[in-house]
Amino acid sequence: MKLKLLTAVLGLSIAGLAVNAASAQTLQTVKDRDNLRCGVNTGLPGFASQDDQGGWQGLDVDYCKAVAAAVFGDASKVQYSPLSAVQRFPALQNNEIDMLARNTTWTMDRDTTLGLTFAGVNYYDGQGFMVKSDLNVNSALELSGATVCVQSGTTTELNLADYFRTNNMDYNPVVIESQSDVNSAYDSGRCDVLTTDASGLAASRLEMGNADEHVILPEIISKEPLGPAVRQGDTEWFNVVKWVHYALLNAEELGVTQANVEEMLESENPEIRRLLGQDSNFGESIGVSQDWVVNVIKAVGNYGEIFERNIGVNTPLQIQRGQNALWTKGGLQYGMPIR
Ligand SMILES: N[C@@H](CCC(=O)N[C@@H](CS)C(=O)NCC(=O)O)C(=O)O
Repeated sequence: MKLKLLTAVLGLSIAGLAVNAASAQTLQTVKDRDNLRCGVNTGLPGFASQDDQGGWQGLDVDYCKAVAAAVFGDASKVQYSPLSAVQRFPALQNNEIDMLARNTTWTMDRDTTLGLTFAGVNYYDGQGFMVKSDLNVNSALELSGATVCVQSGTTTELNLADYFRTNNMDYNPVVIESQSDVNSAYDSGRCDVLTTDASGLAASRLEMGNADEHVILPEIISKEPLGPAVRQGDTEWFNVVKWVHYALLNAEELGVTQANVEEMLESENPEIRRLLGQDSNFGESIGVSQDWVVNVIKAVGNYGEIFERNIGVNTPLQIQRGQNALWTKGGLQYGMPIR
């Protein structure tokens, strides 16, 4: 009996090792293929969208570029896969992409059962509501009986149910798979309310026929920590994506920018020297070159620069740093030390 149990346990752990060995190849696979496959949004201005020439841009897109810059020294070696909310997790699970950078909320279920591992939070968000101004609604608590447009396969759909239940309000959900269909359903009057992450509302509002005819209500009903994710069981690759994120934050903390990174190579500050691989080689510990951070910052700038360029107050989205400010400025963004 005991022997049987031992064999069963051993068998299981050997099977487990085999699975890990099979999936723990991403960095080598990416290097051999000579490009990074990055799953992004189908089109969310500020986070991932295509310009007229078909080039991708946005905060999430810059995370794909940053990882490519760290691995290859070349941010252009990315193949983008636009994915709907429903498509994104199977794409990662089935090895169609190497990483997912698609306004995806880090939840326990996704981080455990779904087989993903989140490498960090590149945008602290929360869910909100948008309504037509002529409805004369000032608070989400006035929405009882409303028809609400929401996208399937999202945390949005689940939080919506929680919020109305908690506040003893009724609603009629209109659940649609594609966000552009959600937006047009709302814009054409099929729904009274549109709900999604606050960042997504700001983007959707700009896409409406007349942005001034819509108001975003003050309530934020959930925590939506958005961040890049990789497959579970590949610590080596997880470390690459995670430390690229922390390098972007450390660069901002230390004032290393796209414009001054070359000059900063001469800096006497030991933290800057470590970050830029001047006296020590932290790149080696994650399987990339010694100057990985120099390549990353040259390609996309530091976290603050990525934020301001894509979604900041001088962009159409006009988003304040808020919770996404550095911890030294009252926000939540905190780069783990490189040492
Ligand atoms: N953060 C939420 C929502 C993410 C999400 O898919 N949001 C929608 C609304 S902004 C979106 O990006 N849709 C674009 C698409 O499906 O292509 C989640 O991870 O479930």
